[in-house]
Amino acid sequence: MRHLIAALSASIFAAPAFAALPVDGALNFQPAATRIAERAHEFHNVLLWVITFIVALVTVLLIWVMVRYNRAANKTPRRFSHNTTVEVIWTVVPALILVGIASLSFPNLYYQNVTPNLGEIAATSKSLLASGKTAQHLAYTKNNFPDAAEKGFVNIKVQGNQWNWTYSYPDITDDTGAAIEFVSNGIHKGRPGDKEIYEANTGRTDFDAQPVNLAVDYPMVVPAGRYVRYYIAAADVIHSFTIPSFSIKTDAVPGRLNEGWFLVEEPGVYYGQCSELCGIDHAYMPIEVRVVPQAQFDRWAELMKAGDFDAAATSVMNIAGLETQTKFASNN
Ligand SMILES: [Cu+2]
Repeated sequence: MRHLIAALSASIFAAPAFAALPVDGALNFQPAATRIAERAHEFHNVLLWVITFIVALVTVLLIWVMVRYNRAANKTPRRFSHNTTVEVIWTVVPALILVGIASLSFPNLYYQNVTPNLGEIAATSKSLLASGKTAQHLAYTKNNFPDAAEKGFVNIKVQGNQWNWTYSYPDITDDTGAAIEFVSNGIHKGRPGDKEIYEANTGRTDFDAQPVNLAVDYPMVVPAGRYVRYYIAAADVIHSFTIPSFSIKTDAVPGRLNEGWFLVEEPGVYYGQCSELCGIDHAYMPIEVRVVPQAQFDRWAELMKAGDFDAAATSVMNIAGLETQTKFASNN
């Protein structure tokens, strides 16, 4: 019990401020980092009550039948076999419960699966403000982010490989017109020599601080508070790009381009893993997303364009908080 309480409080109070990753003994989901995840969690919490009510009702009915109608308590059972009223109720009520659940789940599915139209979001927000509908505007900006919409998408192509990920940023090109592209390999821990290999390859000394099977050598980097649209495919077999704290999971299929989006406001490190059995090293192709303030992202992009991948990766090892963004920019 003490262990459970410790684990619970660890997950609630001591969760690392800037990292979203599984915690030993924790319950429930990782904290939501996107609106998509918030909505998924809200939906889950509603469903939990529905399920609890149904299980309790069925349990009570079962116990009632066992006590009231066992052979000793009910010596001469009546001989009817149908009751139209009861049958209508137990058909219609579950159907209505399902309709209720669907009315909550479909909007969430749509929100997650359909890449938003940024022009429309910016225009809708402006027209709501212009007509003085502040309450509607507040409700609208809960699910839509007009400031980010003005800036357009950050586009990233994700490719699943046996067994790592390739990230390209088609809009960020160097002098020759080539897009930034790099392979992101999981950091192996636990075998003799892993630390030395890591330090030799990356020139970094943070091996011991890296979480097992989650950290990578060159992470995906995105700016905070921006709409990120990712296109995803695979080179060999099916992989699945999954980040629990974003509530996103998109299959990477050879020969087929899938699409998804997310927007993270809080800078930090967010971890995920491939979620489609893809071969012997399936467990060793983690996903690490570093969400950084725009100024830090721009500097990372400059270093990547210059071809200095190690300096770029090092530049995002410490993530500037949003409040330090201006200071960071002036230091730059
Ligand atoms: Cu995979």
